[in-house]
Amino acid sequence: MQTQVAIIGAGPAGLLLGHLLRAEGIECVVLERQTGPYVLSRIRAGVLEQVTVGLMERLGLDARMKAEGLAHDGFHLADGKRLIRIDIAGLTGKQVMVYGQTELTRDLMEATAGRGLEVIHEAADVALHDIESDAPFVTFRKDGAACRLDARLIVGCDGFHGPSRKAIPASAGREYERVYPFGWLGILADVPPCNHELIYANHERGFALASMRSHARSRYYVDVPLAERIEDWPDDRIWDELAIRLGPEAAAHITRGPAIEKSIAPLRSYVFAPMRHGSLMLCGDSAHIVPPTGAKGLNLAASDVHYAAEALVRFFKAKDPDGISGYSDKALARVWKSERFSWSLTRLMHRFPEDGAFERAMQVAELDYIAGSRAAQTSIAENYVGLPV
Ligand code: RFL
Ligand code: PHB
Repeated sequence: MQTQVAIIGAGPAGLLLGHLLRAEGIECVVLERQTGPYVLSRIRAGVLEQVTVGLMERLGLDARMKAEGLAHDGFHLADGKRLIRIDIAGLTGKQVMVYGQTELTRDLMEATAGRGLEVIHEAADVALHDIESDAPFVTFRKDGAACRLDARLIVGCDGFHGPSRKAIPASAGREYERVYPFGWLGILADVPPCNHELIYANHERGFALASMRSHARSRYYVDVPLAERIEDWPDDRIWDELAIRLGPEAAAHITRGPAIEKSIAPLRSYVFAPMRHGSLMLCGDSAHIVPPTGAKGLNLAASDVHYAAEALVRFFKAKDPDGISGYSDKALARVWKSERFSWSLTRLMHRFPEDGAFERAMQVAELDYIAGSRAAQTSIAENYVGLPV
């Protein structure tokens, strides 16, 4: 098989990129290790920035998102006692869209056939070859048969554990990493949210987040030590903990219900630089991870894809390679700022095992400062809605 761009991974990054390239008449094939339903079963992001919404609009795939998504004008930080509202619309003139990654991915997946985007699911043993040449190729197995896909460029959209980043020699890049000593235990339930906007809480007992997927479906998280097992968290224990950590105002409106999904996600900050090596470009989680506290992971994947698509269109249509050679610097400039925001919000809103009374006092003082400072709130708001691409 031969194509112009081989895309590894059919998560949001790979599917968005595939659609953007097809819309410009550029040939591409997407290789995905899992089945479509498996990809859709992973419950992840819930908050979309304008960059992500804008790409769906550009593709004309925004109808369901506009009908079912919830545009939010603000969110809250809580310190166990009170809610501090960050008026993102008032402070930035922008909104965020609450629409699940599952739904966004479904919209992208359902449009593949109609738009001639070829996605090969259950592609096993995907391996990248000759990425330092102008004629790279990918080998994989499909239904037991050995296959080969030749391309001019390869884009790795295969998440943190995929083979793309690993194909780059260690000497050609650098890893920056911070692993956090806790994970987020998430619960999804068909109950109305406790508040019409998100609440991020830092309580003496730890972090909690009240989020949602719709007016009838809630998503909540509490942070737990990494060694914790999901079996030790029956639904009632989670609801009890949420009621304490979110504070009395929110607790009064929590509706409990059986979990339809429960999982623990570890938290990590990670960047691999550069994001291009030879004929291989990396987009999304394959190149970087942020802790979910800032709701940035999926949105960073979307901004990478925006830059990558721009570079690829310039390369194939104007025969200009400068976009490709400048891709990594352009993408990383935005990545680092989102890494900083996600890290600082994580630092502010979680209890770290090494923290003593002083660090706790610093968190309380910072939240108090934010509560009384329009400048501090504006800084948080402009990062939360997403920095410009
Ligand atoms: P994905 O979604 O991991 O997709 C990668 C795809 O590559 C496939 N793959 C392979 N394919 C072929 N061969 C192989 N060998 C392969 N290995 C892997 C995988 O099967 C998969 O389909 O990466 P992508 O596209 O870069 O998207 C990134 C986002 O998924 C991620 O950043 C977000 O989910 C992060 N995130 C959030 N982001 C936000 O913007 N807002 C949020 O509110 C938000 N909340 C979250 C989150 C992530 C969470 N978890 C579970 C880590 C909340 C949580 C709890
Ligand atoms: C979610 O709804 O899953 C969600 C929302 C905001 C975050 C992280 C996750 O910061």
